[in-house]
Amino acid sequence: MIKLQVKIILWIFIISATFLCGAQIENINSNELLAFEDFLRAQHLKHALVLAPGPGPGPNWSRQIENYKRLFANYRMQFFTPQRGVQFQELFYYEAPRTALLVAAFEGEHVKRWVYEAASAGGYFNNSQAWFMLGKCQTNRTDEQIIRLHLSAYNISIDADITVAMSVPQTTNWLLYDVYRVGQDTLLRVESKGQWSPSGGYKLWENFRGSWLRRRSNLGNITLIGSTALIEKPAGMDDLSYLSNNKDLLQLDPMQRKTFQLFLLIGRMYNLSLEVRFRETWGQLLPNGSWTGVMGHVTSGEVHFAVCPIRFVTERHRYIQYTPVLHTQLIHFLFRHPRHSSIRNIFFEPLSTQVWWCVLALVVGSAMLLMLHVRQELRLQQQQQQHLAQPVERQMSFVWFTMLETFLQQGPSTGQFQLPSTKILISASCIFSFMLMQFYGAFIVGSLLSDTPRSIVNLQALYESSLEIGMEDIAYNYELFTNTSNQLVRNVYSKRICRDRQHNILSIEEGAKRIKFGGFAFHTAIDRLYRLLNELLDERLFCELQEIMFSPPYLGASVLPKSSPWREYLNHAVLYLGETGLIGYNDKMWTVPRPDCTLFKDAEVEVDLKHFAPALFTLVLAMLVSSTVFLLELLLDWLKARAKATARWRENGMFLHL
Ligand SMILES: *[C@@H]1O[C@H](CO)[C@@H](O)[C@H](O)[C@H]1NC(C)=O
Ligand SMILES: *[C@@H]1O[C@H](CO)[C@@H](O)[C@H](O)[C@H]1NC(C)=O
Ligand SMILES: *[C@@H]1O[C@H](CO)[C@@H](O)[C@H](O)[C@H]1NC(C)=O
Ligand SMILES: *[C@@H]1O[C@H](CO)[C@@H](O)[C@H](O)[C@H]1NC(C)=O
Ligand SMILES: *[C@@H]1O[C@H](CO)[C@@H](O)[C@H](O)[C@H]1NC(C)=O
Ligand SMILES: *[C@@H]1O[C@H](CO)[C@@H](O)[C@H](O)[C@H]1NC(C)=O
Ligand SMILES: *[C@@H]1O[C@H](CO)[C@@H](O)[C@H](O)[C@H]1NC(C)=O
Ligand SMILES: CC(=O)N[C@H]1CO[C@H](CO)[C@@H](O)[C@@H]1O
Repeated sequence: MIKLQVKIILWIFIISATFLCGAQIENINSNELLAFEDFLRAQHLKHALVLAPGPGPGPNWSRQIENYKRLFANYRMQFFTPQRGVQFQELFYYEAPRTALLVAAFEGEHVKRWVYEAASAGGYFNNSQAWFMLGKCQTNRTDEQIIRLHLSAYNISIDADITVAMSVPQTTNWLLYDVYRVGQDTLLRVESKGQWSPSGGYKLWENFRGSWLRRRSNLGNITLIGSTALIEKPAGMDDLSYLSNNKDLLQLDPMQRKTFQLFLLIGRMYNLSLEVRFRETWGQLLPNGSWTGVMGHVTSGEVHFAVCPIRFVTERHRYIQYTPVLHTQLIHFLFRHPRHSSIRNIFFEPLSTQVWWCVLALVVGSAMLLMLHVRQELRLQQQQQQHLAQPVERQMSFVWFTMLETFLQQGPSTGQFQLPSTKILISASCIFSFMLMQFYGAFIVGSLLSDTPRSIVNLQALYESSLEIGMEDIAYNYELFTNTSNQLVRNVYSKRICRDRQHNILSIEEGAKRIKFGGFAFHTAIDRLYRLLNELLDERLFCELQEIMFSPPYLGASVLPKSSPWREYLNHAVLYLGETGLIGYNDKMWTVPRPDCTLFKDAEVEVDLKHFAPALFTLVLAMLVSSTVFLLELLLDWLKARAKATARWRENGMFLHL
């Protein structure tokens, strides 16, 4: 509650190192305050801090407050006199509005002791505060020298917003100076910024109208330290030369090297040099609240930022801040799509189950019809006493085989039947079978030649398919599959992946090998997998690859310590590189070239064993059935013979008895 109040209240403190007589205070203060008001307006600020004179309330303090109230009628004010230094930490809580601070005499010992030192130690000479300091010129020194003399000792950061107004002798005008420091141990930079006069108001030179980032973009070759995680690298190669390598070793994870190229561009953009420190991991939160890996480097302030992308994870936000997106990691399922995905085998493919039943019904129906015809034929033959080469028989098998011959386009011999009705039946069956066979054969050939449409294109289809499903053994995969409200995703994990954990949760290299073997869908970073598969698969197999995406891609960005002065620089640089297309270009440089599968035609038509197996299986089954029946027949014959023998023996025996 207190903090909320603070937010809407204008804090006014008054600082003045020297005690002047009442009339003088009135005179100088009105000009100072007019300038300060112009400053506030130019900076679009609503909150201000004016420091009180001396450690306690001075003479005429309440009168001055009245004056200020009149002057700043638009603002709400509260008055406060610091007793023992300014408690910046309490005044500028997290996300406090940007506040202006007025220092009426910037060279005073009292200000140095109670204000500057506190601000410097706490790092408050940054962009959260806009300082307005008033100073007096000296005849034997330049303004720059005076400013450097008084402010050089303090930690002033690159994004500091300090305006020092130096009085111009014999006038009521001030010259305005911009003060900041590029690096920790570099010279304080003091640049002329504009001027203020009672008549002309607050005037800035042309180049100070834009953003401070543009003006301060030449960092004078200072060295900033970046951190990166190198997880895999070839033996015998030192870290930095591997990181800068952008030509070969493309089969290794390129992510860090890819973004490092962007940081080299950023370095050139701001005229800075990079020093890179290496870690083995991205970083894990330890129970005692510290981090390992790159995150540890950044949170401890050992480095200025990460030069590798770090994934957006909620728990990291409390410790660091992110830049805009540097890298997009696509994480998909990848597998070789089976040529024919249905369970039914290729030989039944052309017709639907219903149609097959109809065909069977037709064959049986016409066979039964033929039986009636055959009866009539036999009667006719008996009447005419004809002796044909292939006489019509009255048995079931004769009818069945005749019908089969007709349907399989062998046809019964021409002179066998004499009745016109039988001939019509046989002809009709022949024509029907001709049409069916033409269609069937053409479909089989056609389906082998053409690329059948893919049916496993979403997670549901993958879940229902006969493919084995696995994933890379990496932290985010577990999180993705278990920490989700999507029931299907959880089913895929619990029922398919975990059905055989050891076999399905693999390293990316093993996963690539199993994908090559086929019948296996693997969930991992797609770019790295393509790199491996590029070497393992030939063009034909590569074009069979199918991706399934069910989660949005992972985004990664560089990270900086909280309230780092380099934040604006990196943000600006990353957005700029994105806008000019350089990030896209860099991404393109680092993606694997893939064969153009639209041009790729199946050169050789082949039916693989998997699809042919049902036919073989049926044949073997038929052979088995046939030989079993054969054995049964032998047995029956033998039994019959034995029965006969027994009967004869019995007869003989009885004969003997008699
Ligand atoms: C500057 O900041 C560092 C920490 O960032 C601190 O140790 C040092 O005392 C500060 N220097 C001054 C003069 O306040
Ligand atoms: C400049 O003049 C001031 C008094 O106005 C004096 O204290 C100071 O020592 C002089 N500095 C130099 C470098 O002469
Ligand atoms: C970068 O900074 C160095 C050191 O200040 C300077 O010599 C060099 O000219 C600068 N380069 C550019 C391109 O401004
Ligand atoms: C910039 O600094 C790096 C190392 O800090 C140095 O190798 C390089 O020569 C410097 N470049 C310029 C232009 O001064
Ligand atoms: C946390 O623990 C790690 C080792 O477990 C240690 O290296 C580190 O210094 C500890 N950090 C703190 C802040 O205690
Ligand atoms: C996912 O994990 C986070 C913390 O790691 C937790 O807050 C959130 O509730 C989890 N979501 C689900 C759907 O389990
Ligand atoms: C300025 O520094 C303070 C204290 O270090 C910090 O809380 C604040 O976020 C910083 N502001 C910016 C804009 O970096
Ligand atoms: C303008 C004004 O009221 N000035 C007063 C400031 O305080 C001194 C005494 O401390 C008075 O003498 C002045 O009149």
